[in-house]
Amino acid sequence: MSESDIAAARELVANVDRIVILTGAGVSAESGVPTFRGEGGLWKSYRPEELATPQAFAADPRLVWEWYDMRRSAIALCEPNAGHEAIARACVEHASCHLVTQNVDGLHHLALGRRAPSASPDQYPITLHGSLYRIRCSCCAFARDDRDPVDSTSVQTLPRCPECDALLRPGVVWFGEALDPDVLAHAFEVAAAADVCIVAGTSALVHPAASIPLATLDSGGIVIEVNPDETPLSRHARYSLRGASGEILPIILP
Ligand code: BJW
Ligand code: ZN
Repeated sequence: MSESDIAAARELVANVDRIVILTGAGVSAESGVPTFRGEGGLWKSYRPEELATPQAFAADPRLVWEWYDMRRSAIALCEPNAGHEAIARACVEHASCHLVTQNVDGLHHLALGRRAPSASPDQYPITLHGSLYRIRCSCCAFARDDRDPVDSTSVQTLPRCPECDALLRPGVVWFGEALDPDVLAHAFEVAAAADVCIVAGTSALVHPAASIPLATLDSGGIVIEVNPDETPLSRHARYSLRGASGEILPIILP
């Protein structure tokens, strides 16, 4: 980790007006949440096409719910780390700082809600891939926040829609599913308006999320990456800060 790059990135961020932060699973790694790819990643033991697609849910909803129930209960015990806290502070204290997250673990919301219980909706993260703690109908528009354990013993014990009796499913975005168009448009809008986009803890492999920092670049802004490893975005970054987000974000964020 280059101390001079961190100091230069901090100086840069301190002197701009509009900041967007794009986060991925790596930001929660120091909270004990497994990432998706890489060492110890969730996809090491499960193939994504087996579990995170609408086809997988149609083929074996019990197996998919078992995996999500396991993750929901494990992640419910995790606490925000210094990276989440630094982001929450920046978003609360600077109206022109926005967070866009791919994370479904709710830890950004937790950090922000604790710091600013009456935060405005504009201060909350733009959440691209949904939430582990929201469930919705696989057929109709019914959805609700839900943290209860799901009994995945058999298909008969899975939760059903109170309105149409179809199976309820996790309220996340699976491969091949469209992201909410309003949420995505908002993310691209704040990225295009930003002077700096800080990209932290994402492998930048999954689109359209990975294209969001390019909107900042296209409008003349700068990208700073925070990640122990190189990613496809690294070549676009003015600074690639190689280290843990829980250590670097508290230093560079205003
Ligand atoms: C640390 C650290 C520390 C570790 N500090 N860092 C363009 C090109 C190619 C393909 C496509 C394309 N556009 C669309 C596609 C298809 C597909 C896609 O992107 N495929 C690629 C994989 C090839 N995209 C989609 O299908 C999307 N939908 C779509 O495009 O719809 C189009 C459509 C339009 C109209 C109608 C119908 C369709 C949907 C994508 C949904 C992604 N969903 C998931 C699962 C969510 C639910 C769940 O959790 O189960 O979202 S996949 C998974 O990946 C999850 C994550 O949000 C996402 C990104 O992962 P992330 O966050 O980057 O994590 P990792 O693990 O990959 O990386 C962690 C990083 O942290 C690493 O780099 C580490 O080094 C680092 N790290 N410790 C800082 N301490
Ligand atoms: Zn329904």
